[in-house]
Amino acid sequence: MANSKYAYVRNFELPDPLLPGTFMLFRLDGHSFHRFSDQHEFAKPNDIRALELMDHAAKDVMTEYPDIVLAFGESDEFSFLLRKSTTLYNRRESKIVSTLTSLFTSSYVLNWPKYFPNTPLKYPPSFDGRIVLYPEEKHIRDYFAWRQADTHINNLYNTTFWALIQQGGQTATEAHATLRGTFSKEKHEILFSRFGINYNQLDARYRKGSVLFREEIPSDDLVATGTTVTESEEVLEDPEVGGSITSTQGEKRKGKSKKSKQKQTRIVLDHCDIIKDEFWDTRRWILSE
Ligand code: DGT
Ligand code: MG
Ligand code: MG
Ligand code: MG
Ligand code: MG
Repeated sequence: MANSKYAYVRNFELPDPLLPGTFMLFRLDGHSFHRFSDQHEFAKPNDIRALELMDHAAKDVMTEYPDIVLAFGESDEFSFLLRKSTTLYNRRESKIVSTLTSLFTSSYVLNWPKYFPNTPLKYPPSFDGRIVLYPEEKHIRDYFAWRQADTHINNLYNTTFWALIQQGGQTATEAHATLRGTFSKEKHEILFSRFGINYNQLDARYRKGSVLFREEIPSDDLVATGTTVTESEEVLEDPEVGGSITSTQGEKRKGKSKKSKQKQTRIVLDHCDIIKDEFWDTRRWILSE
């Protein structure tokens, strides 16, 4: 073969398998979004358009990859948990990181005009991606608690910081000085007494971040909404819930006769607490599959 004297270079490509039997936690984060949010005039402290666009891209990634069982987003980042037993791309790290990151990025760009109809993209945004392996359920619980606590701490700070500037007339330097060394309680107090803002009544999206998970659709619902069962991994738009319906099949596809046995799930977006036990206790499958 004419090519054979060159083919040895293939041997330099080393395998990069991820340890089996561990949870894969994939996180991506906007590259230099401090600049990107400035250039595209994101509202401060939270731009609902930007956050909804992140949720949209994350949902597209989850729809494409049924092995993602949970996702959590805040600011310019999203975390995705893959089920422990996933064999996605034979657990090759760079294959998984690069395809998921690029799918998220292309969805972000594709859907940008829907969320920012009057703000053309000035330059192509990019995201970094990484996978961290966690051996135990406790680590996964603590990981998501860490991200949601981070959401709360940042949002409380940013909300108070921008209230001091936008409503209190302080400069950024003054606002930082006002907040230096303050505890949560004092920030709540500043918001309430000076600006009449009850922090706990702000949109849960800002306080808790975005949680995306799969939920089984009761068969009654399927009949009621006239949903038709299609072949596995097809995604349907459900006009009732505005969500997408994914039909997954645990086993290998064995032909159309199996269709009726398929579990129908949809992806749900919520802004609920994922630190306390309740979320996990009522959704055992997230960690057990
Ligand atoms: P990196 O991740 O190291 O490449 O650098 P950055 O600049 O992306 O920093 P990061 O990820 O720590 O912080 C996210 C930045 O994105 C932060 O400067 C604030 C900005 N950002 C995210 N969401 C919003 C938003 O809703 N409104 C505004 N105004 N800015 C936002
Ligand atoms: Mg970033
Ligand atoms: Mg950073
Ligand atoms: Mg970030
Ligand atoms: Mg190829």
